[in-house]
Amino acid sequence: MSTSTSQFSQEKIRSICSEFAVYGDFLLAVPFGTGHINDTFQVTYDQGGVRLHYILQRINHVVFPHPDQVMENIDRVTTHLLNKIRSRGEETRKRTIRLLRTATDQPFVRDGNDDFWRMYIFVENARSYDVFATPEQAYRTARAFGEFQCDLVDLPGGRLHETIKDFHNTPKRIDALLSAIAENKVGRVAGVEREIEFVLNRRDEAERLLQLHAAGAIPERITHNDTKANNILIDDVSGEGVCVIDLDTVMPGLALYDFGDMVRSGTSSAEEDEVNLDLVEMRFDLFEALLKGFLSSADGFLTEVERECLPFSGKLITLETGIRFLTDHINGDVYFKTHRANHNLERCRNQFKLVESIERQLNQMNSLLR
Ligand code: ADP
Ligand code: GN1
Ligand code: MG
Repeated sequence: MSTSTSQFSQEKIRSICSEFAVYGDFLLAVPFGTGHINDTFQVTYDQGGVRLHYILQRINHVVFPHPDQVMENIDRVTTHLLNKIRSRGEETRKRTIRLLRTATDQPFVRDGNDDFWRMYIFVENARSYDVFATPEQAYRTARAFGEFQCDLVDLPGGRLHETIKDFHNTPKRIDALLSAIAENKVGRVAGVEREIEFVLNRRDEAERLLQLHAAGAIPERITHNDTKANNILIDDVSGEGVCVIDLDTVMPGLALYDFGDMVRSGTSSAEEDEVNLDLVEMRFDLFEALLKGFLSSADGFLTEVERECLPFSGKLITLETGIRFLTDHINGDVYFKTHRANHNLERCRNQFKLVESIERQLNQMNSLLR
């Protein structure tokens, strides 16, 4: 079972923070954001009368079995991004997250409970959105994620660690669902027959991107793999997608996973856990904005087959995410943070409603692309 952010006392957090090279006096830490995985705090320091913020995170080591490898990846990626941004003469303050280091020059602290903690400079005057309000936000986000992929094309130092194996392997996600059903650990299979049938009816399509990859038609790239709407910070003033965050899953992957997850989380008319499914639809205007935004930065490197699969990837990743929520519900809510009973099941039903909405609009999405 995952731990709760609220279980950590101010004293505990103060003591972790004291190991990082931060000047000034620790004032307080408050839980921050709506992420499903890590424990995130906004920490406030007083530095000579000026209040400064940082992000402190405990890495979820149930989800990430090798936090040291996660940190090695993030250190390499953020260093590379910083060099790129500097070489273009752009302002570095907001364009990438930046890790703080400890007195012994480590990018993380490992405490006595084997928990890994890291600290980032807090990006001010920008915020993340769970649901996009405007096509402009969708456009800026997709453009920024495309730029992110572009910037990582020449990352030196060999292949990144796979921080979660087979993360977007949809057939394996279906296998995991079938194992969960067979084990039925907490007796929840009765009650989700319709959702299981929904998945089995779409099983054939789950292999498509992996088959194209195996046939050499879609290359491996360095991808973000968790491009949900709230994993980018949008500037409060310029509206620009300034900073890609949540880099735990940056690893080898397919560009289509990133576009697909943007469609999943960035085109919905409602929150991911909205229970009134009448409110859940794929907004075509937001899809159009995502497509234009992504192509504005990624068209130069996408292959023809990758381009063709952009609309389909949205359907696939939405289905896959629904499968993951369903599996976690059946397993007793051990992976995603939940805040109420049946939360994962509600998220699953929401995602499957979105899949249906995407299916209805897929022809139109493909026409737009052409
Ligand atoms: P999780 O893996 O649990 O989703 P995230 O890394 O996405 O955690 O962080 C959770 C939230 O914290 C983000 O959605 C964002 O609002 C905020 N956040 C994370 N890093 C920063 C940062 N460097 N500056 C400002 N806000 C941040
Ligand atoms: C998790 O960490 P967060 O909240 O940004 C999950 C994603 C899911 C998403 C669904 C490491 O993302 O894969 O798509 O929830 N991250 C991990 O909201 O599993
Ligand atoms: Mg996140």
